[in-house]
Amino acid sequence: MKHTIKSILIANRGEIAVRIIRACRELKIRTIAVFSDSDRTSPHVLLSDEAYHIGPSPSSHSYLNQDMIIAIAKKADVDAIHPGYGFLSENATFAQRVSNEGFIFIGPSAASIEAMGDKTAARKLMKEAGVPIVPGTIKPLTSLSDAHQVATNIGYPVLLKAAGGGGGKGMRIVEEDKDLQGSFKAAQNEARSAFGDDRVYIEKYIRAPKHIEIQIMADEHGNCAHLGERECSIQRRHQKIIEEAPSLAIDRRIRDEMGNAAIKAAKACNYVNAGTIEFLLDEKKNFYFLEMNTRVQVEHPVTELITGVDIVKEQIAIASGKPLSFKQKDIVANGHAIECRIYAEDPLNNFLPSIGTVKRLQAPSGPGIREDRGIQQGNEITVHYDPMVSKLIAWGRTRNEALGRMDRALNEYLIQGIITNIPACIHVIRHPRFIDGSYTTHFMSDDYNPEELRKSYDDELIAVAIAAAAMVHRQKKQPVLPLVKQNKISQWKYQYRMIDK
Ligand code: MV4
Repeated sequence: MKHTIKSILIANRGEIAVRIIRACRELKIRTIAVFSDSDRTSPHVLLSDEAYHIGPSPSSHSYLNQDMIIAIAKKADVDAIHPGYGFLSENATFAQRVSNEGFIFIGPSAASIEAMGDKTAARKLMKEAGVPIVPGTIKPLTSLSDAHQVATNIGYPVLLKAAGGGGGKGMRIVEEDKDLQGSFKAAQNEARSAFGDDRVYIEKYIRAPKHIEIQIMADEHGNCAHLGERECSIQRRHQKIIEEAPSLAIDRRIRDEMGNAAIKAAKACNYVNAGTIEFLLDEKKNFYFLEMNTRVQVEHPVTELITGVDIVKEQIAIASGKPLSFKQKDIVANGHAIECRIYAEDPLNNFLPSIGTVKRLQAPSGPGIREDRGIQQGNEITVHYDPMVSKLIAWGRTRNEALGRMDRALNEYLIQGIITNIPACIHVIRHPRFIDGSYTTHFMSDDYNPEELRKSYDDELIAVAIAAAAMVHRQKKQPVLPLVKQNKISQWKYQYRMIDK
């Protein structure tokens, strides 16, 4: 079926709203942005064709306000709504409402979102479809004695998880039977407060796995293809920091197997549009379905850079009823891509969020560098939204070239007014376990050492002091003032000294 899309309301903010507007511009689609109090002068507002104020800064009163967003969609007479990621993107009720009101929801059906939103139901569906799942239950636990029995059967250590939602909330590792009772109660309480649903289930706990995910795209004509994997093991408290594609841990055979499993997963829930199937990969390279993300993801650019597919434009084409613009055989990985998420967080202070005004911003560019950003100089970083300010993505013919470009770009980046995690990103990409690809999801807690990072700041301050002393010395002898070559030091360190003062 063909459904013409001439205008799209973007029910989101920040870099993903900008990303969607860019796709629309290329497709000559009219863009309608929405914004809260604190986003009046944000790039997504300035870049859109029309922008509507939807309320005060807290998300619950703006970007999560379904009534308001639907009302604006009617007022602006749009054809479709793109939810981006986060906010309302995986809310089945919202997706259904959008389509009931006669708009196209640029994403999967409410039924697909719902099928994957309930984690035990999703496990059952995957098991039946022949997708490998982590050993464990496909039904929520009914009682503590049920939990004891299941855990003993699977064998410790086990992991208690919430059935009502993913992302690590309500998760409890249980090493031995005596700890089960306390952890079971704690997991139930956490699940209840996070999802309003205290159902908990059990999985075998996989130690130090890698997080590998497969990007899929499916159209309403029954075509479904995968775009290969992304490795997202570098994360902290379930917040991803660095992603790359391809993964060093995946060879062609595993990629084919995982890709086919991902396609099976998508077909099992009648999936249409872009989606991601998350897997855990253990030391023996067994992989297990974890969950499916029924939205475009933050890290989609790494896949775009190595496949050449514009995932957001493809999402819009799919929602317009068009068939996929490529076949599986057309997808060949070209080179390597790495993404660093730049957060307004202090890496020397336990990644405490850093709020304030972005006083100065000079972003890197040059060969192989892409930057997706939703803030500009003068904007305010508030407590109301995710602290991610930018995504820096590097492409190279080889991983080494991509890494070199990323390192260069991170050091070129200048942000003043807020503290960012740029130094931590540099530290990670220079770490031997990142370079050799042996890193796992435990990297940030076990291998990453903030004390070494602190030392690198100190070393740089000493180097700067020596350089300054040498300059004074030379000035005495030379009448001409020497040019302070800022590139002798990394821009981020310059930035940090400015803040320190
Ligand atoms: C696991 C696991 C080990 N064993 N399940 C974390 C978030 C949620 N999506 C599932 N998660 C995990 N599930 C079993 N059976 C380890 C994690 C996990 C993790 C997964 C992916 C990326 C980062 C992670 C960090 C810590 C734990």
